[in-house]
Amino acid sequence: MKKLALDTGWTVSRLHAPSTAPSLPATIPAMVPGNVHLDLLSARLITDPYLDINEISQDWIGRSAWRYRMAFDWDDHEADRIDLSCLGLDTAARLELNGVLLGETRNMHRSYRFDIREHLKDGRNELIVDFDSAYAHGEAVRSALGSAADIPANYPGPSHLIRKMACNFGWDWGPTVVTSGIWKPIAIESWSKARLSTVRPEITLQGGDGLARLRIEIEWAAEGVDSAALVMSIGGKRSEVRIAQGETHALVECRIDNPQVWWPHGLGDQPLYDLDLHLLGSDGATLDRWQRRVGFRSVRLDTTADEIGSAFTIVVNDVPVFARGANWIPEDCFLPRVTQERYRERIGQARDANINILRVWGGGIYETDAFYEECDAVGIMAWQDFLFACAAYPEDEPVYSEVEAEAREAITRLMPHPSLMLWNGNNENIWGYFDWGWQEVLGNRPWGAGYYLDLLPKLVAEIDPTRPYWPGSPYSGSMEIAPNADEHGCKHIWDVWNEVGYETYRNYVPRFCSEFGWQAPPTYATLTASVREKNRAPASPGVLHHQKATSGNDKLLKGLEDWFPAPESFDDWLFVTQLNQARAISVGVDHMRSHRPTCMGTIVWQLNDCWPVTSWAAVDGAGRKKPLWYALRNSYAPHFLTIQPRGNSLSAVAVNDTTLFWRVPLTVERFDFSGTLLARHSVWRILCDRFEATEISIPKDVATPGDPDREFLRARLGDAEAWWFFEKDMKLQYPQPRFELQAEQTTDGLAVTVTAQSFLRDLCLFADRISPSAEVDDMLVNLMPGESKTFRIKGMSKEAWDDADLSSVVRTANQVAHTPGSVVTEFAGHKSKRIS
Ligand code: BMA
Repeated sequence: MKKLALDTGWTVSRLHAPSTAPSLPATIPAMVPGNVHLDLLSARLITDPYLDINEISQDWIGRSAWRYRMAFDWDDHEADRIDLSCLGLDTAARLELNGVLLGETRNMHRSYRFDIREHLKDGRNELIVDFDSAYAHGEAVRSALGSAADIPANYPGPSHLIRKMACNFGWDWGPTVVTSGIWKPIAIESWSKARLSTVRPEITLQGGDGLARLRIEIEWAAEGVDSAALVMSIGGKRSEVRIAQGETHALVECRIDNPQVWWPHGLGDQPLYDLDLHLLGSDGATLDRWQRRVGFRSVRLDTTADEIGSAFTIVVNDVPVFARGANWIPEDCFLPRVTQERYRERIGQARDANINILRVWGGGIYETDAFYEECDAVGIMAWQDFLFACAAYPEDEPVYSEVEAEAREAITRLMPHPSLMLWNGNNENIWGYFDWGWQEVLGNRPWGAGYYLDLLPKLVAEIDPTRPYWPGSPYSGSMEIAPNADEHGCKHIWDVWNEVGYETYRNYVPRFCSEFGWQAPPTYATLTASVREKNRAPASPGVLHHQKATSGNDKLLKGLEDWFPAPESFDDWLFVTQLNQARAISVGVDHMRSHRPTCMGTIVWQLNDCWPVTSWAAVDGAGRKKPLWYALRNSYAPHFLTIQPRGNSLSAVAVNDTTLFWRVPLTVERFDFSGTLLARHSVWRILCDRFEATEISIPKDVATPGDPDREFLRARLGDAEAWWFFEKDMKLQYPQPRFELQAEQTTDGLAVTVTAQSFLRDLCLFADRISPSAEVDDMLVNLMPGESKTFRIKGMSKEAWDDADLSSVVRTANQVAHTPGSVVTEFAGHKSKRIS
């Protein structure tokens, strides 16, 4: 197999455009893989759509039709077959080689292969790929479908009618940037005799053995060619099968004694084995080759009925694993920009936050191999949705066959990855059918159930029987039971953010919570770099444009009610809403983890962002960590302690996600804000077995405050710590914050030691406000008077720190709990000396 990448020499030109579109040069240099937006950006023909409100003047791009064109020289006609291989075309494309139509495509989530041998010329050849506007394509599908298209959808645009990344048409965290282009590599592949057309590896554990079984499909170039052989090697084992001429299916397997087993991080290593498959001709020459890094592990989804309802537990290598997760959305609206390095950084941030599973959400893409390779490497489990989100989907042609084809390809492509644990049918569509008034609108028309309950489970069982399938998120396991039932399946909790305060997370004990989230703005550095208006305010045009959720800002404020007074300055708004986001999610996660094993997973909405925006993300659109990231790291710690209300009392709950039992002393102490110890309960040792939650009820005399406005509990269990405050911040009589700062240059930044002279709650240093690339190692720290904490800030110089105005850099909850004028922050060790 010889490959010629067609990745240079491309141009793009506009074929049709709305009358309001600006004029453009006849041709523009194009990047392949890439898309039109990126080409227009590099040619400086548009401004950055992520900046200010630029997005709104660029709608014409998605409403235009585009032509990609390139020429290449060819004189090699030796191969039996010469194919044009397109790994991704976004979306409605028409391909021509030297004026001959090769084919038309309509699915961004599929790859395509065209036999071009007969159409190649000696010398110069011209390849043209025309893209219709996705909107126009949507209209064409709409009229082909007739009334089948007239079905509910939560977002504007035709994303439920065409097979293109749904969030491209805008989402409640994403801009409307409707892309076109050759988004994955395109190449000419020359081959003779035979090639491996699909390889489906089933890599499993059977007792002590590792079994690597490959189901292979072979494509033959012509009749009457040689027989061939398949040679597979893995872990020092080799296996060979002969295939007769013309045979298209083969099975080859290797058994590995006692293989090293792949584990989610925290439980074990992630050993990967090189799997190498050669297709040999009768002369022994390699005709084709397939290589992947694979891992041995088993997975099942335990949904056994029990006294509560039915379980929803991911079981890896026969160990029920609590899923400490976050949802994953496309890392950029412009997918070709997401490099392996970016995946590595983001997935690394997930792992560093003690996250062990990412759910790839159904409004995005079947993630790339680069994404899965990073998950494989660091022990993050992945759950992949099929691409259906927040809408009813037609089941008629031309949609049905596209869904089947893309699903077959995605299941096959992602099979080699040990990190992939679960396939899921859709995002919120069964919920929509039950609870969003769809049934009245739909009448008898199909809405997607045929995919989720019939087609997709059949395809997973046929193509990849090693992995579990679940029809929806949320879904209860039965169409007779509401999809969001606490007792069954996986649940989404959204009323908490949308309607009621975050303490109401405690009203739910789901078996598994695959979505719940709370918003906050991005970091200061990210927001100010993307919104450049003079008087930034929550509702100033630019800031508001970077908030896509319905009544999002109102909900941010409503969520503060009783906890914090409405912020008066933009800086306070940023801090207090970010703090509240971190608090909200901690309340949710801590509560649900404390209910292990009834609840066996929490997947927070959402880890990442695709652009700079106020959203539910823990890491913002520029990759900076919001306070929520630090809160998640605490709440997802493998050794975890939390204080939870139980009946009319309080309990300390120890949660042990490690492989060893945890036997350590427990102390629970009640203090007042001056640091005076008022009551103590200590237990010589608490025993919390591996993968268990242990509850220790806190005696009444310790759990009951004398003055709830001035007292709190602090509990310690070995290396874990938990705090409990009896009132919301506004009622708490926090002392005026006082502390001393000491900053020392280190090899990679600065060490800042904060010594508390008063009680300090949720101490944060916002390093990005001084140096946009600086990052602090911890946040949301509580300090008792006299205690110190050293923060390490990477990428910060002593000069920058010394020169800075620290008023919005060093923050505590004390500062924002009461009306702004009533708090004075005093500190020593810095030239500004005092923050009001
Ligand atoms: C759920 C998700 C997303 C959405 C999020 C926040 O509905 O599945 O569709 O972005 O909530 O509203």
